[in-house]
Amino acid sequence: MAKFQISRRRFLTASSLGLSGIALSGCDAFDSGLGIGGGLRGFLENANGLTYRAQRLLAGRDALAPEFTEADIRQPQRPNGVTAPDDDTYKGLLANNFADWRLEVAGLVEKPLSLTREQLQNMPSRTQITRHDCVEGWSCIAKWTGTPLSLVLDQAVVKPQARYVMFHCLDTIEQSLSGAVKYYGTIDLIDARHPQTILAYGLNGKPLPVENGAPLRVRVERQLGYKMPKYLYKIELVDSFANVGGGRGGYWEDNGYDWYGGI
Ligand SMILES: Nc1nc2c(c(=O)[nH]1)N[C@H]1C(S)=C(S)[C@@H](COP(=O)(O)O)O[C@H]1N2
Ligand SMILES: [Mo]
Repeated sequence: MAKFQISRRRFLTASSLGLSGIALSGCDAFDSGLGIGGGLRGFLENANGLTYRAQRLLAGRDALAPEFTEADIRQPQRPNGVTAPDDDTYKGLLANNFADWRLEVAGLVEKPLSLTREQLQNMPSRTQITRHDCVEGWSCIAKWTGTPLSLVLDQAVVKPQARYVMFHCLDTIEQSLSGAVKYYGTIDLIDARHPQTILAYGLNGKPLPVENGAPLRVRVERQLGYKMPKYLYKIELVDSFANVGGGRGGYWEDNGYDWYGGI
């Protein structure tokens, strides 16, 4: 059933190696040589040391992530993490080309939503060429198209008590200690309303492929790759994430990574 088995030992290794894992990365294509990318390693090494508050002070709340040109797209977006969910629900939706898939918007909202792909794609879209930085030390520049998350939040009318957007995913990861866990993640409302935060359904001018998160995945361009859940089916507005999963706000956060993966 499981897409892949990941052992506790691997997690511990990943966390204890921390970001020095960059040097061991098997990535054959690393886009950080492009202009502003030169400082990636320094960025990543600092990221875990910087507090969320300091990051906000340094970078400003609304700073945009760098955007690139078509000529900078040198390779397909490298698929990572789960790339083919083995969950029956997912496989059923895929078999029907996601005609029965819906994006639920729930929790602390005045108007819960259930949106089809067509409804999302009929909303205003944003296309951006950005660099995806994975904590493992590889980067890819790609063109993403999607619906700004802020527009979806406006349509649902977020209640004042809401503090975070929680993303629920369709893929399950097997862990040797905690069993089967669904991928999930959270961002705050500042990042949720950032102009480059989109619910992406297009990649490099084509429909988002399964390996990169079809039918819908999050792009949060000022954070690391693990903050961008794929295989999205539900957005929940919450005032706390303490009682979900391991209580740290996301699948990878529960396994040791920082909640704020700023770059
Ligand atoms: N649902 C889900 N989302 C996920 C993951 C995953 O395993 N499952 N992996 C994360 C990690 S670590 C990265 S680097 C990116 C990879 O996105 P890509 O496959 O489009 O490169 O997705 C993130 N979102
Ligand atoms: Mo990642």
